[in-house]
Amino acid sequence: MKRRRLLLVTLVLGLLIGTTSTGLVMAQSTSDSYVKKFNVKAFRFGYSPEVLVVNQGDIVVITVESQDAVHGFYIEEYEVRQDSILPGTPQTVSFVADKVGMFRIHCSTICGSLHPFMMGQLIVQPSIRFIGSALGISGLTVAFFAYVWMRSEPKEESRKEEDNKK
Ligand SMILES: [Cu+2]
Repeated sequence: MKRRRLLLVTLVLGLLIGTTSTGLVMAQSTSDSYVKKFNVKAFRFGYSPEVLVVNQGDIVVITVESQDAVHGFYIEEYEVRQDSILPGTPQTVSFVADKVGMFRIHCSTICGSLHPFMMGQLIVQPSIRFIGSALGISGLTVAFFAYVWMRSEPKEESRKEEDNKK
């Protein structure tokens, strides 16, 4: 009986995790891709915010505004580059974050003595959609096996009962 209860809990939990994550994935898929917009301030010698976090698949739109000198904005791995950003003239770059990882943002216009140290960071997290689908599938699979197992249980019990009768 204890095992049956355990299986029932597994079945319910599996169904719950499976359906909620599948639901989340479907809700997210309707908006297809997220557009992540950032307003970044460039100054001697850094960026604010310093770290930009997005999810894989997001469309990233970054507007860079210089606070003092002429700066640049360069993410090598994404081939995103905007040179000569003048104070008072914000420039916008955009790209699709298709690579997961941490990427360095460099200033690409020499702006002073500490120019080589003017850096920021772009973090592209793995897609929630992917994790959600994996969770959804495994949750439903666990629930399915728990259900199959549970259905086979009573037969054994009744068999035992029959044996006892004999
Ligand atoms: Cu600079």
